[in-house]
Amino acid sequence: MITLYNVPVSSYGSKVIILLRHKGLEWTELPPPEGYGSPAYKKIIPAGTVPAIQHEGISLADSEAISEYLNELYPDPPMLPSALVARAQAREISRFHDTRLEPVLRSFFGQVAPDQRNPEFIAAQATLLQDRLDQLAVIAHPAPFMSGDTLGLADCGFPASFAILELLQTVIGLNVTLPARLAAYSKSLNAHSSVSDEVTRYRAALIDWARSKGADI
Ligand SMILES: N[C@@H](CCC(=O)N[C@@H](CS)C(=O)NCC(=O)O)C(=O)O
Repeated sequence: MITLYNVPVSSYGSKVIILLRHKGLEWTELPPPEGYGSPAYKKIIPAGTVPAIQHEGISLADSEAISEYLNELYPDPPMLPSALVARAQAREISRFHDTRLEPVLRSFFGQVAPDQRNPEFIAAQATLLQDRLDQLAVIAHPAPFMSGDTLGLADCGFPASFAILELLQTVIGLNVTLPARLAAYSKSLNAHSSVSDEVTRYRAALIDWARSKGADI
């Protein structure tokens, strides 16, 4: 049995859930005891981050490490291409998501509460985010998914990130446009049977969170 430590609004948690669903695996989801980063949670998961898993005596943090582990342990359906170059490109895109795109999206979280907004910060980060999305639209050639016609590891982080982008466009009027190629990709992703229920759950969790910050949505 896989135990997944997660919180509802974690985009990296959503990434792992999409992989679990696509593999048809069963898991038990638990909140980190006393919250992520807490001493109680660090006794179980020393990194203190979510998502993390416990499985057959091992503890593993980091969505990418978890995804690669589960993909090797449960190879059906495969979620990384067998060809060397295609596999490297899938990893390139997945890391671009985790290290270039998600941190810029995350930087807006402090702007969701209306009384905390800083227009100069939002404008500067919007330029950076647009730049990163435009770079991704050059690097990636979804057809319709990042590694071709089946859902792969490189796809799993994007549904939550695109949901965050939509929330920010609505709540803070973020002036960023998803390039056409990525907008078409997002549509294909959200229609996939391993993604659609999870993205619906994730959007609802984001809206609850934004309301808890006083956002009018
Ligand atoms: N690279 C990590 C990032 C995970 C991450 O930053 N998780 C956040 C919640 S979404 C967290 O646990 N933050 C607590 C901390 O940094 O101590 C992954 O892919 O799992």
